[in-house]
Amino acid sequence: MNVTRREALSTLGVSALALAAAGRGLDAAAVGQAQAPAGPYTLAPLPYAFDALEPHIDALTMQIHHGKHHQSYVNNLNTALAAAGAAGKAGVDDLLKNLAALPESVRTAVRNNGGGHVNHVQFWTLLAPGAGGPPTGAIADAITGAFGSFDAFKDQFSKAAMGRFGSGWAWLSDEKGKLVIHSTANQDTPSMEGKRAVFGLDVWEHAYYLKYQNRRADYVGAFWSVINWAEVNKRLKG
Ligand code: MN3
Repeated sequence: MNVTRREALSTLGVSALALAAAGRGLDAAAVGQAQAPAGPYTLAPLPYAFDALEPHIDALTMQIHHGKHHQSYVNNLNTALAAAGAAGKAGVDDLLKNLAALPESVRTAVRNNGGGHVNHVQFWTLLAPGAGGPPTGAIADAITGAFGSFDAFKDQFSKAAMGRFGSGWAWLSDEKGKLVIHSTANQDTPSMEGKRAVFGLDVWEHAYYLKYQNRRADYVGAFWSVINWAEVNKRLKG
């Protein structure tokens, strides 16, 4: 009975703390309603209004994506670290690179929720109202140099975004000094593959389903109307 319950909770992604509590015979439902630790990680407010990216990304999607999905990654990360007695504030990338240093019981939770946190932080600040259009500055030359033209780049990036089956991210990353287009599954990060992210597009259905339903290609197309090239140029410098 207890094993079955643990397996069911695990399938639902219930936190390690809740699992530990369930193992002690507490009511898991009550524990699930308990507040996650307030830190060490916190969710920063969006740097623009929820409706600022309309009509390309709708206000309700932004509200739920930031306030519910991203908040859950932060809460679950804090809960997992507290359960592991590892709540010191390491950089998230350091945590992800050193998963093996964490107790095995929380590694998956830290991988998924730590990755979710760092990926979304880069995503919100990558977007801006009144942005988009062709790249400017150093990234324009870097894209032309690596991919031939902005159109060829967009084509390859869109293929990576469309080709990611299920949930994940499409990326432009720096790999040993070379710009590469690739994708990751779930909330895995480029740094987990030895790459440095320049920017990434969330292609989980939660990022676009309310407005675009099954039309991921339309969402990927709309991304080019809200990408903030000034921010990309900052990241390109590393
Ligand atoms: Mn997301």
